[in-house]
Amino acid sequence: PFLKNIVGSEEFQTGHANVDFIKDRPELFQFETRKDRATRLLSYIGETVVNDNPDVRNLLDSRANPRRPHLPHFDHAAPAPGTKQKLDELGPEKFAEWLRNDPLVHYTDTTLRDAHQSLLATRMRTWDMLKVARAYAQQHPQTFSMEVWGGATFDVALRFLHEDPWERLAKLREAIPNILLQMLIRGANGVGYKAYPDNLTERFVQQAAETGVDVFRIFDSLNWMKGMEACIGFVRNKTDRLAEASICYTGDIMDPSRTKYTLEYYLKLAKQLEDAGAHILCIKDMAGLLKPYAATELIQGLRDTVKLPIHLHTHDTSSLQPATYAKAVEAGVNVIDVAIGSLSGLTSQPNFNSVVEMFRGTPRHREFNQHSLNEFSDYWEAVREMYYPFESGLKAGTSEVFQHEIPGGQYSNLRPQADSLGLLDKFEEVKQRFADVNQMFGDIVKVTPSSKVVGDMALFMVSNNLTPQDVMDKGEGLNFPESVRELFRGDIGQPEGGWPAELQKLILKNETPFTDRPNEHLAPIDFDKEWTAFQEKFSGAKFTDLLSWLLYPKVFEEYWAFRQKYGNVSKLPTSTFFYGLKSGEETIIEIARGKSVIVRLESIGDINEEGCRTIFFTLNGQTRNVQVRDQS
Ligand code: 3PY
Ligand code: ZN
Repeated sequence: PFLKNIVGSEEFQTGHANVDFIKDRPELFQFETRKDRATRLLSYIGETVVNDNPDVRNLLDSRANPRRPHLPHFDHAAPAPGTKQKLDELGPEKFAEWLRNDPLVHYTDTTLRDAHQSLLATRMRTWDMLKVARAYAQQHPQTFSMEVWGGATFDVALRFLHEDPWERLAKLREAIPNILLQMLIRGANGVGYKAYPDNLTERFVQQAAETGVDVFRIFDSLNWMKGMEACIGFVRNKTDRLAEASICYTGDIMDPSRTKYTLEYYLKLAKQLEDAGAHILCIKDMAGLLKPYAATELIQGLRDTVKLPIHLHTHDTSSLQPATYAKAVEAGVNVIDVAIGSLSGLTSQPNFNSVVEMFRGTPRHREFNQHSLNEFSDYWEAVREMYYPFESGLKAGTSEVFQHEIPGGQYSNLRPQADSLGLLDKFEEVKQRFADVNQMFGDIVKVTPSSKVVGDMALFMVSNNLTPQDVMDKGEGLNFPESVRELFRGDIGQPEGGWPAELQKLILKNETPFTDRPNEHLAPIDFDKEWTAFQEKFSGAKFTDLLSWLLYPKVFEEYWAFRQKYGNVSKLPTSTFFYGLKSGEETIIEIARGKSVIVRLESIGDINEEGCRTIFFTLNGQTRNVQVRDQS
């Protein structure tokens, strides 16, 4: 009606209206119609059929033949109330008290976050999650929490999957109304790799809680209290959800030769986190270094030192970690992190289905429907086949992890990183250098983002053929990687005991490092101003998009351009998203709630003189053609 009034006005009809602004605002003419939506998705499928999805282009295996996953059984009754209702009813303080005293062991299911981050380079798409999210909520309402967000998933969703991470969270919340949803946040580094202004992290936390996060697992990549305090405060003051603060576990408390990260060190840190206002204490064993008998000492010590419930997270890289859970549960841990069978083990979490069975018949056993857990495992096993290009290649547990200490979530990334530098045949050396760099840096906590810097330095040394001694001898003339310079400047915080001075001088040259919070050097975001400017630049964008853009400007801009061109590709089934369709193959796409279209690829035309091919589709039986430039 507004447009009709303008167009019908005398000024407009007599050519006297000033409509110059139209040429500067092309977005005013971007109308999203239903037809548009389907056509854009067809363009994407056509592009993928002809040129492949660039994310998997070099990894395709013509022998791969993924199966069709079977959905686990469930009925349509509302899911039974669970921990979400308990938190709503009790509030965070009382909830934590209840948890601390609950005699049965609790489980966090990491399948939708850390498991695929650690096994499949974080590529799990929302589509596969939503297929079974409601069934899970209904079949396993006694689950403590589901880790579904944060860590690397935010970046990867936007960058490689062209999905809106906020939409993922909102949809999972809707599907899982009864179980706590959990996210991983890197303290002052949010879901990124660097420090952000405090008020950005504050708004991010607030928005995440509003969209669906109940448990914020907060850590600092150097175990630096100052990197966590502000974030704990944001959760406490801006939400009514749970602040779970983490101790990152490194070294070996049972090894008397390792004097830096002792039991006393961890107990002291735990007390500080309790004093800073944590509701739950997490032991974040990101590389899987906490051995069974060390778990007894650590959990007993923590139970005696703090009044908080204790949540244990580990990765099964060595294959020893179910034993660690046995000891931790004996010693009184409250919650343990597990992943559904077929997405468990190795660099992922221990096997949910099997760990439940480990405690059967013991006083702390919590009952789960084992048949259903196995159905979920079957589902994820078939889904996993579609993600084969992202498998890390690790075939068995390795005790090498106790030497190199590479976090589970990094392991599956370090290989392709080495590969892209042509260093895959030197991967053994990369792992050795990773351990050397850790010693050179003063034996630091290694988890995102500090672990990434150790990895960068290791790759730098291997590609330049440098030993640790070479670095010390030739350091003055070396051009260290940017991330290494930033680390030693204090950009992501301070390690226990400070940085080794001699190396710091070689890396920073004449630059002066700082020792206070890096966030204090950053100007706060003026949200009103940014929001206005943002809407002008990205017409139709939501407030959550602004937060994505502030965290990852370039990644967001590429995501946005992709979305304008191809629409919301998260609505495509995974096999279609990664591999397109074969001639004669059909797929069903729900383009809007309750509105599905049937797309069939009829044939692929020959290449024409302009280098393009016509792709012949039918959409609900009607012919549709799409032109695609063949880039081969
Ligand atoms: C992350 O920060 O993404 C991690 O998973 C750290 O373990
Ligand atoms: Zn982890």
